[in-house]
Amino acid sequence: QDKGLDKKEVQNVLVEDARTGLDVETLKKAILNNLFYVQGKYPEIATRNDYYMALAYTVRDRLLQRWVASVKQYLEGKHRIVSYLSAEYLLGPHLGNNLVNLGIYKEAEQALHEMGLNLDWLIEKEIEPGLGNGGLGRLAACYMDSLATLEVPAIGYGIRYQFGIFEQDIRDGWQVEDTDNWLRRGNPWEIARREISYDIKLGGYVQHYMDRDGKFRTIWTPDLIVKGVAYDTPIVGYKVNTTNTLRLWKSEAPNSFDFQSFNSGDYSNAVNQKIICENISKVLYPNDETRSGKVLRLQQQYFFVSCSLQDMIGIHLRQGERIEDFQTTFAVQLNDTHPAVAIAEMMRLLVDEYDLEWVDAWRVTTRTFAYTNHTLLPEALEKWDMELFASVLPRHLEIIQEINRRFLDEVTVRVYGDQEKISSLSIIGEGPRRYIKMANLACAGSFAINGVAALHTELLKQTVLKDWYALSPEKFSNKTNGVTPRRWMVLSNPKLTELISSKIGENWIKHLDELKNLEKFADDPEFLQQWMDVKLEMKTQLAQRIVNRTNIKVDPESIFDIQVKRIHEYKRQHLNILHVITLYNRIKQNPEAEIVPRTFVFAGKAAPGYKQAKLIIKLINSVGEIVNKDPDVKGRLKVVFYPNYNVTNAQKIYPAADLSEQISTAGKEASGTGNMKLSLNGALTIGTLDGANVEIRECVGEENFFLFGLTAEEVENTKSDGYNPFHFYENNPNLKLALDQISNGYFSHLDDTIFKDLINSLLYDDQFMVLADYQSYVDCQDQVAEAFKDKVKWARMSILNVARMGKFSSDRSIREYCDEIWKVKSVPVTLNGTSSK
Ligand code: 73E
Repeated sequence: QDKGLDKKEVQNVLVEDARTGLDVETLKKAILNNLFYVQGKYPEIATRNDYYMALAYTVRDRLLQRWVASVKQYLEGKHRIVSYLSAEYLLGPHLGNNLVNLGIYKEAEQALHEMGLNLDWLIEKEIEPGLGNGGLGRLAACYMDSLATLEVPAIGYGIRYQFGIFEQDIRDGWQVEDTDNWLRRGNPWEIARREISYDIKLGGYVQHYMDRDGKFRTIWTPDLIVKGVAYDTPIVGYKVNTTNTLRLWKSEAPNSFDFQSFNSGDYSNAVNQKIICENISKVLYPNDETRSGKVLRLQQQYFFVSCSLQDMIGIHLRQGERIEDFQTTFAVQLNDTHPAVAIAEMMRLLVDEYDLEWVDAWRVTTRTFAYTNHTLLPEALEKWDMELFASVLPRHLEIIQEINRRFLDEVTVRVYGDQEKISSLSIIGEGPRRYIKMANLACAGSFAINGVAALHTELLKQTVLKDWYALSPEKFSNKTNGVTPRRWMVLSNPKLTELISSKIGENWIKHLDELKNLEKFADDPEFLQQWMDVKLEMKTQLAQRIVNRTNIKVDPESIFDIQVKRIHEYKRQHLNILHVITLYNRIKQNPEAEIVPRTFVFAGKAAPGYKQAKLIIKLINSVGEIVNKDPDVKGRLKVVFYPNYNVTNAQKIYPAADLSEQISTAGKEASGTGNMKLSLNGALTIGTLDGANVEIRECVGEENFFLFGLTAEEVENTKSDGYNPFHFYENNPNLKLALDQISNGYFSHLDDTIFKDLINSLLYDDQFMVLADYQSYVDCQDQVAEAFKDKVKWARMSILNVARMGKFSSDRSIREYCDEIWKVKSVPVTLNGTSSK
């Protein structure tokens, strides 16, 4: 660190207007400046990407100014900092969002306009960082936005994957995957901090000895050392100066990696070692809600967790604090169990590297970590084979065994030796092969444990974490998920945003509860008309995108019935398609039947190795092919599979939705967050009593929610009574017809083999109760169609629905985490003497 700089001079740079001003003239100058000095171009030869870069750097300068001020302010005082550990951040494109949060969207638009350019055109140029699979990664991104907006000091830690979630294409109805080379045009939103790096050990063996002072010492001799380099992305809050850091780690070979191999002349081994190091942050695992159990995945988890903890310890100690007080500087949130190895790593750092006694280290650790569970699906609960774990993290295995030994000693007394409880609480699972249960490690090492929706938290307490709840009920709480209205309304739906603000002002953007002030306009004919106009305009725009992307022409006046999310059996996209087939058959049986026109939009990725999910995509496209071109349908039904669902596409889809499909088997979707975004954008929900649907329905009112299906309790009871899906097939002619058509090849050019696995699993297993819920779903869909016929009444429901969605802002979620778990307060950041724009 350079100490020689004149502090006054640095201050002056910060306040220099010509560099960081927010007015149109200054922005124009800055854009041209960056075009010249960053891109090395002048207007006549600049490409669209050059202009995108010039604008991005212009925005970045303004972010940096606030970022420096924030860091400075955090370091000057003594504030507890939130550290969010997540293997995934599904950020979405930065440019538009940063313009919104800086409060200069209009100004930038004007500046570009005066230069003969169009802002939307540049915004569309950005390749989004898809460093997450779905809801869990997107939640982390919404939380980063809310933390900054609420002016809470926070650092998000994660992995800078070189390849994010794969790009999906559809060929002949099947999903094909392509790599996501998101960095190919460079990334103006990150700053490589080459000076911030840590060495991370992997593999090898452990030795113990007693030193001269009679103290037990441990040496871990790894067989590989990788270096983690920090890449920082500033995250600015909405109309505040607070700009937090998202610090993502890139793996590299250490500077001296090749020393031994080169000396021994083994060049190719040296090169291999370098490749192995770089591989660790190479690619995001594309499995949403499924375990992978692969060595590389464990290496990724440990890699980013160790870098992050070493970084935090460094920050803490540089504040002049004692290591024993670490928890006063940081509250560390574990986003699911993916970073749970942090508990063992913290113990290792404290005991092996900082010489703390075990009990003192454990006290620090258990006051530092809090754990969020995101799923009850057994196949998603992380378990590591013990031998595999030992081969990557030999020292951590010892530590986990010691944690477990002490923990079980304590527990045995409390459960009066109940062996079943002891083995359920044990961090180590027994069986043909022993394994490590990451959820148990997370529970043992955390002071707080939370679920992500009310129902989910209750189910957690009753099922997977039952024995933990009995042991420490005070650790448990619910923190219902939320979404940021900045990206998911202001940025993605500017027309609706403007309409709402014209009635109730702009305060709702930061205080989403204020949407309730809209209720009094729900019967105002002019407002109703404006509401319908905006929705129709958004539907027309989406229709244009659909025809461009898929060649399918859809009617903007039809019901836009939308299911967009990862493809998974528990989310039941196949239940939706059974409804499509049922409507189609009604038409075939009576071409004059009254059918309210509908456009079914599906989008979502299937994990590349998940056969049934990929088959569901093929089925949707196959049904679409027949339905879309059958003349009897007369265009009343259209089925669209919109490829490559990601944040960019979601932003275009949500505003156009009339109906939001939230149809998971009750008890399986922990929360859902797409349900919130669609509803906030004026869609009504058809859904089961699952996840956050329960709370959404409570808020918007049962009269504005289309409810169907078994409850979580009924699902469990039906299963324990011996569920027989075949019975539903035999006794429901419409269901039978639809399933028979699929298996006979009606939708697949008479190929009766393609969908065999899917049909067999429905008829003879049906884990997710598709057949049991079919009739209830179809009946409910008939009510939807009936309701949609009265467009004004539908619009009124839509308005009331939006007016009552205030609870689902991620600001509310983050406030709850801050007050009840992290015990952190906001620290307003001042810039030129003011605390916001
Ligand atoms: O219900 C969603 C929830 O809204 C849940 O399925 C999802 O997390 C969202 C945010 O809380 C989720 N993703 C994963 N587990 N739960 C997961 C598991 C393994 C790998 C990647 C993601």
